[in-house]
Amino acid sequence: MKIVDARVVVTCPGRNFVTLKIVTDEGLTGVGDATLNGREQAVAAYLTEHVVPVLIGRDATRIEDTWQYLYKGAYWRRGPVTMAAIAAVDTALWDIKGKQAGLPVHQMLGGRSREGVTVYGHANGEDVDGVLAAVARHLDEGFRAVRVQSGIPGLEGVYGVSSAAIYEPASAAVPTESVWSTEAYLDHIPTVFARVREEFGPGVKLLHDAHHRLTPIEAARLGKALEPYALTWVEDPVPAELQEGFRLIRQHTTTPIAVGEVFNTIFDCAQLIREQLIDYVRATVVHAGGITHLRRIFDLAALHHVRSGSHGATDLSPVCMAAALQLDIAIPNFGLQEYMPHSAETDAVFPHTYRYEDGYLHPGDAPGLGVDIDEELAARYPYTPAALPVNRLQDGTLHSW
Ligand code: GCO
Ligand code: MG
Repeated sequence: MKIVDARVVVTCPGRNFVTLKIVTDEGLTGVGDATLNGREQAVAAYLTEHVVPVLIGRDATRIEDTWQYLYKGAYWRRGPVTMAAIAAVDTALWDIKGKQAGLPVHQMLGGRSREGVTVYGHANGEDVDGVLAAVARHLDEGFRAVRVQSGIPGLEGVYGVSSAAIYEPASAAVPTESVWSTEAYLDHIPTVFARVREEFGPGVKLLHDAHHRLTPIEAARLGKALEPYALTWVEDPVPAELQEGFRLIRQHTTTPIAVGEVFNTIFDCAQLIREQLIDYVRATVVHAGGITHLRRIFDLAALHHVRSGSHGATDLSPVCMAAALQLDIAIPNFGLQEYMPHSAETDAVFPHTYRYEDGYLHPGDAPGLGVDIDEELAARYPYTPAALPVNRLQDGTLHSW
């Protein structure tokens, strides 16, 4: 079965998405997500200029060989642009293989290891009362796990908090700027979790994202302060380029640690996993080299008591979510899956079989991934430049956003 066409579609049904659609001479098609928030056109150009020309005429059934060809063949390895492009091809080829076999991809990965994929939603509030209302709303909707983000007194525009129904930080063509104080944050966040636990009791899984803003010793202080509230994880406590930095956090706190949404290969987390410095690895299909490579990361993690917790923000398209769910339902060491529902416009452009019910996502049993792109509808939403914000300390120093 030969690849005869590969189309790169950039569309903005509320936010930008990059999708690769591969077509074979047998008429089977497959889709892969290639969205890199704020850098969409770089991946689109990488695919169009460097990948599509070498795909035409290749055997669509050779997923592993194609992965190796694109990874080793580029000579310049790794990096988010390269790995998102490889991920898109890999995901589309798994989709095609599933359709060829007449099986959902999870059946080819070993079949179901669980009945549904437990997801966590985002409970955000400008203040504690807003947070409590948002948690209550999620529990009413059946969520068993919620990520809690709160405004910080004295700070405006804190990550993860917005009044919009769908949180979308990449809103302006040039980055907006926010101001940050680690001191104000560290003082406030434990008081928020104290109130949430007091109100909702011990049953609900609570999570929090520090979004790479702390140093290891600050993260250790946060982890210790949160221990009475038994969080499921603190996410991205520190910028994760320095893997050994996590040792210091581990020495001080039993609060579990999750990291990995910006990782693009197994080499970004090999030390974290082997030294058991983390509890959840949050890499996902689109940014970590597709189903083929992400499965390698999860297999390594399984050896070291680390579970999955894949990124699932709205800047990953429904194509990525569909692929992530195929892995989530199959792997032995699944932990949690992030889930922020997409807008109705986005769902219409990407019709899919996965569905939410009572705290779980279900991938469905359609052959392949169970997702497609409506190219005609996508064409009605042209690319609109949008950048993620930047963050500065109160004295103006640039800080991690
Ligand atoms: C998360 C993430 C997102 C990122 C976004 C960047 O945990 O969902 O931190 O909110 O900020 O994906 O593009
Ligand atoms: Mg995050």
